[in-house]
Amino acid sequence: MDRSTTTHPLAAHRPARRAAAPSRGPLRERAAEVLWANWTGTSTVPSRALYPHQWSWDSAFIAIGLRHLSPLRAQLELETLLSAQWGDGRVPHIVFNDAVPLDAYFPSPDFWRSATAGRAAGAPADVQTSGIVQPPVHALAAWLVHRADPGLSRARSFLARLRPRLTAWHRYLLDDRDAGGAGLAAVLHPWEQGMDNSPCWDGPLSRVEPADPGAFRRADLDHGAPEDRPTDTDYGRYVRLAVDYRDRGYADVRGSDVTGPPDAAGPGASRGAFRVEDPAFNALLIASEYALALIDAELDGPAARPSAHRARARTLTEALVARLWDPERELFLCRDLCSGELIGERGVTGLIPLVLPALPPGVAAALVRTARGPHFGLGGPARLVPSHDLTGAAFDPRRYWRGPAWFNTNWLLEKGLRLHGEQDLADGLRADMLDVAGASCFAEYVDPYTGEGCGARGFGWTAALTLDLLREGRDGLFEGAEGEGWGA
Ligand code: 9WN
Repeated sequence: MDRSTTTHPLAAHRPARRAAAPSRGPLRERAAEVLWANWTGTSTVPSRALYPHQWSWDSAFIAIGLRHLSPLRAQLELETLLSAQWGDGRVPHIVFNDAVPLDAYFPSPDFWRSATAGRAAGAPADVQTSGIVQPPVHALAAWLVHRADPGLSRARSFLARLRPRLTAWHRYLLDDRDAGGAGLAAVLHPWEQGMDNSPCWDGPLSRVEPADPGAFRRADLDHGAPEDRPTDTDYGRYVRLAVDYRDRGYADVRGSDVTGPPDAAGPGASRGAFRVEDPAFNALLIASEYALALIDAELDGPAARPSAHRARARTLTEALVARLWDPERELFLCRDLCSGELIGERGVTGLIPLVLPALPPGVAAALVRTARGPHFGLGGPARLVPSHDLTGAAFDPRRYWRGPAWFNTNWLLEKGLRLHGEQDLADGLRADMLDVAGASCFAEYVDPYTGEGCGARGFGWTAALTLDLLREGRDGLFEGAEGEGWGA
């Protein structure tokens, strides 16, 4: 579809392209200031006020940008996160900083009780963490961090030390989280997928009885506008799911426990009520499998056997297409493992597999059409690609993951567009991302039409990915790699 022919009901109302906001100094220096301000000495907080600990997928994206300022700090960022890995291989979604007051963020360490409730799963004794996970962007980040300064990386044995941890992390996801029995990893909580409040979760979440609102106190509303944040009812559901997982010792629904209704585990319990195969989560796992193949080639040398990770990346891509591709909507969808059905909501998660090199060409072309069409408005009415269907009943340009645009998803799409030969679209998106990031003072997320900033400012991955776009220019994720563009 030509840019000029893109139609959308709101196109006529599209406001001026540039969001009004202060601008001081060159973008690179401003982005660097954010990362220095958010650095704690061993890792980076997503936001000083709203998210004052280390988050898993934030750290991976942050390391990807930080490598341009300090390859050493970028290595430390990932090392700190992975040193909190559990014995079963899971990488927790939050690593808590015990210097931060307990009431600064909820759910706090005394909610998760990782060292006791997670003991059987191998939670570390010397650091407090959450017990759920986030998307596995880490091997991809490790590879890109290595590439920023291979000499330093080799001198510090960075990849050699991380490889066993990254391999165990993927093994955990591919075995313990194969709740659907088809080879893909399942998420057990909306916070695991990272797009917490997406309308994709409304159906599965409706089965979960919210926790008693009197039993917990939200800290996010101290910093964020209630109309932008998840509702109290949804928060109660997040809490219920996390409590039930904790109270069963963070034990997973295994591959043998396939599609079916959730177990009854007592009044109000949610055991297994949320089990979803998600396109972005699995696409990032596949991208990280390609990265592990490159890491194998770096560490084992050209004479070594071909890495099993590359073959697995291809097999998983096939499974992703077989399980989650919807040819009618021309989009990947989430699969609810309790009902066995695909979820009909169009979320940006369904576009993220564009980062995969072994997608059938027809699927990649269809994804680009969908990104440019009325549901996502790329190159048309939307300034940045929204988190949810612009035409959907649930769309809200400001509410958390129900419409606003995030920089990490747009960065991934920019890479995917380049990978599949859409250089002009990628260039346009890159230019808009840089404009909006600067004008919004590195906002956590923005109105997809106007670029107006929402949520936290000085947000870690917004600043980091800005640096990456400035430095990497038109490079792909794995430029220089042969064949499909992803390597070894
Ligand atoms: C829960 C830290 C995280 C991001 C998530 C984003 C938000 C937390 C919250 O902030 O989630 O993990 O309290 O809402 O949804 O993607 O990793 O930036």
